[in-house]
Amino acid sequence: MGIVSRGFSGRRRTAVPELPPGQYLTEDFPVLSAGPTPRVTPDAWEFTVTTETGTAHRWDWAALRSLPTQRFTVDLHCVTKWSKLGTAWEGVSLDTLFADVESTAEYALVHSYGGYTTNLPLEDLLDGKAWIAVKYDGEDLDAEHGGPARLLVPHLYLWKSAKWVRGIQLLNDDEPGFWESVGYHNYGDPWREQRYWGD
Ligand SMILES: Nc1nc2c(c(=O)[nH]1)N[C@H]1C(S)=C(S)[C@@H](COP(=O)(O)O)O[C@H]1N2
Ligand SMILES: [Mo]
Repeated sequence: MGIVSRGFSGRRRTAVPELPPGQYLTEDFPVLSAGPTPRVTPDAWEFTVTTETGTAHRWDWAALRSLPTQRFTVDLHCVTKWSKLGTAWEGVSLDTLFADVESTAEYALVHSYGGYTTNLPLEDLLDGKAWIAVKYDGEDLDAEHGGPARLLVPHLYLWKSAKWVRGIQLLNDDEPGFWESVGYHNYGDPWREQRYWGD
C-alpha cells in the first residue's frame, strides 16, 4: 500500500465553476488543425450560405467587413480537454448574415477552405450564439487560428468552430462533418460532456 493516498498526490486542481466536466484551464492558445493551414487572402476570400432550395447568398471580404461587428468575450472548450476562459473576439453575428436568408431547414453543414466540415443544428448558429470572427485580442486573426475569418460557436466544443470558414450549407437532413463522421459526438455540448458517439 502506498503512503501517499490518491487524493493528496499530484497537482491540486482548484474547482473553477466556468470549467465544464473533465476540462482543465490553459493560458496559452493551442493550435489544433487536422491538416495544413490554408492560406486564404482577403481578396480571394468568399463566404456563401446555400439554402436547402439551392439559393446562394454570397459575401466577399469587402461585403463582410461592411457589416456591423460585435465584440464578444467567450470561453473556449476543446474536446482534447483544454479550456481557455475570457477570450476576446470581434466578428459579425450569424444573425446579421442570415437576416435575408429564407429557409425552413433545421441543419447546417459548415465548410472550410481546405475541406474541413462540421455540422450542427441551424438554431445553434442563431440568436446571438455564433459569429464569423475576424479579430482575436484586437488583432487580425492569425492564419493558424483560422484567419482571415473563422466560425465561433463557443457553447459547443471548439471543433464546431470551423477555421477558414468558406460557407454554410442548410439542410433538411442532418449530415455529419469531418470529426462527427469518425466518432465524435454529433452535437458536442461541453457541459454534458458529449465528446464521442454515445456520450
Ligand atoms: N477548418 C478547420 N477548422 C477547425 C479545425 C480544423 O482542423 N480545421 N479544428 C477544430 C478543432 S478540433 C479545434 S479544437 C479548434 C482549434 O482552434 P485553434 O487552433 O484556434 O485553437 O478549431 C476547430 N476548427
Ligand atoms: Mo479540438
